Amino acid sequence: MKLYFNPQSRAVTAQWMLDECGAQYDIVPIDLRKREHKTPAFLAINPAGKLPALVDGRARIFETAAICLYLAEKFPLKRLAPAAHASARGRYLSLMVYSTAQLEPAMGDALLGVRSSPASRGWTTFEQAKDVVERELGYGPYLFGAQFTAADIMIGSLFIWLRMWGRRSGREKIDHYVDRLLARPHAIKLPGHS
Ligand SMILES: N[C@@H](CCC(=O)N[C@@H](CS)C(=O)NCC(=O)O)C(=O)O
Repeated sequence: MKLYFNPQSRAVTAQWMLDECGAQYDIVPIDLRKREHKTPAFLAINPAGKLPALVDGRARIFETAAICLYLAEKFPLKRLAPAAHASARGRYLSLMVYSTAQLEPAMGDALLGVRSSPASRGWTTFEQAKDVVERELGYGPYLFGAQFTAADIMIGSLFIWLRMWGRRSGREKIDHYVDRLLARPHAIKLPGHS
């Protein structure tokens, strides 16, 4: 497999997932300043011209959530997703999509100070999204109890990014969850931590 990568991009989330899978992969460095992600060769892999992108033989996968879903299925023995027919599967798929369709844009709005109508734009406020994450975490330690899944990678990586921007969630339960995630050997590394 090949991961098209820049350390200053969401590709670090895909890399976390690959490492949790114990996957063998090559990194293809992409220089965003040189706009290597807009070349015809890269657009043939990700037509949106964004990182990350993964190539696995003839398969090309773009969008971080899709990459995580793909890898969880490719490495079933790592148990990074509830089994296909398990009752938890529906909640897992919902949280995977929620992370990218609601939590991420809500967090982006909060960081950028964007104001628009949560009812019509398709995602809630960041505070409401934090309520959802807290509720879904339950007693933890992960979103699916003792089972660490790709949903923890997708949701957790957003709160890790928040810390990189020098902010905390403002919710004790989420902050402790992020501490647990950061303690995993393959988690995204905060600057200054090895
Ligand atoms: N929803 C997409 C977002 C991808 C994205 O916006 N990637 C950024 C880097 S974090 C990028 O490639 N930006 C460069 C550009 O759009 O020109 C995903 O999760 O894959």
